[in-house]
Amino acid sequence: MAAEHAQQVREGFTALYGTEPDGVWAAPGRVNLIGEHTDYNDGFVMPFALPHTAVAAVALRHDGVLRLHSADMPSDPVELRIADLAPETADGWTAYPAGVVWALRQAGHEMPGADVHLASTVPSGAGLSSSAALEVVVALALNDLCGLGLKRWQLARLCQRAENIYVGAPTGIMDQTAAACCQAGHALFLDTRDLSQRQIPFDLAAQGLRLLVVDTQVKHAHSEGEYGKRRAGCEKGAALLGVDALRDVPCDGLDAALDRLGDEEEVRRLVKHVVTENRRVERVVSLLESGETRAIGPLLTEGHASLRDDFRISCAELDLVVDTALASGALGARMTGGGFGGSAIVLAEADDVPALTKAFEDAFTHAGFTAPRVFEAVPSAGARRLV
Ligand code: GAF
Repeated sequence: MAAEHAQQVREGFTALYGTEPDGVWAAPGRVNLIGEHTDYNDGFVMPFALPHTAVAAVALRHDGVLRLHSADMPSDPVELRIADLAPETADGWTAYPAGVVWALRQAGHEMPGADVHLASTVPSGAGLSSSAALEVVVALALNDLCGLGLKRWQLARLCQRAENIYVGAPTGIMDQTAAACCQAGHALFLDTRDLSQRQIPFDLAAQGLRLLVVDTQVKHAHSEGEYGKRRAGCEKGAALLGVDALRDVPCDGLDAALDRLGDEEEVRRLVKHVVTENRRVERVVSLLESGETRAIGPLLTEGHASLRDDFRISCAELDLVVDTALASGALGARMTGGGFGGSAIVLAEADDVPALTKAFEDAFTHAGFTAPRVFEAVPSAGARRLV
């Protein structure tokens, strides 16, 4: 599948630009198992990579020109002068790869020019990190072709800068690190304060389990205001509590912290979510490490309740997935990603998958919602060179 996709993108490059690419690279979308809206609070996250990838065929050029084309958005290549790249000037999908070139250059790396042809199987607007996949695949290709020698975590940081400053979306570091650093068969336990990481074995099939992604088809966008408002509220909470970040509020100090916040009701709810969510990540890690995978289900569900009731970023479609999953025998379910639409994940016994899939379809039809897209998420490889 990956080889076939790589070949198609390579052929697409040649048909478009009339030359062979110097190579072909892939970077995946991700599911976040647990640890939501903790990354910009210096907290813990636990994503794993999807088999869905953004694939880029790239050739260097030496005239300071960047040409970008996507097989998913048929049009002529967009041509940009690298010296003219400036934050928040690019439109649409080209902002992600252009932002990466801008960030690399800003960090002092010579960018001679490149032709890029991309194609992605990561659903966009589904909360599965399609934009980070685009950023990381281009960063990895340029790192290799320009011999920059940057480490994966450094590429992730540069991609985050591209997204924060060039694109203008105030996201954390999780998605870029997931795309750059995940490994097949594992979830990535990441401390977003110092970027230390541990690969946690996460082989669901071996235990007769499945993790379903239910894409509600409700589109979300991070540059829109609600994500930024939550982030600002968390930063206000940290400031009021006199800590660098909410990561520094221990779970057993939560009640005292909430008391100190007095009548700052909105901030209190945000703080409660972040502090309890960090604790949930630690508990999920320890359960997985002791082989008790089924026991993580209730923690996923608790995480959803916290995002719905305290952080307030769920929506009717995501809640319907979770309620339907639990009523149909799933072990646990929660929304994943930034929220306000996108996807939910459902942990279930393998034998229950057909009944669950039907239950989601029926529930969505009954509610008058657009049919969801349901697929199994197998923990897959992070970014890599394919050809
Ligand atoms: C989005 C952001 F890009 C991440 O940085 C993270 O904050 C996530 O929402 C919520 O956990 O995917």
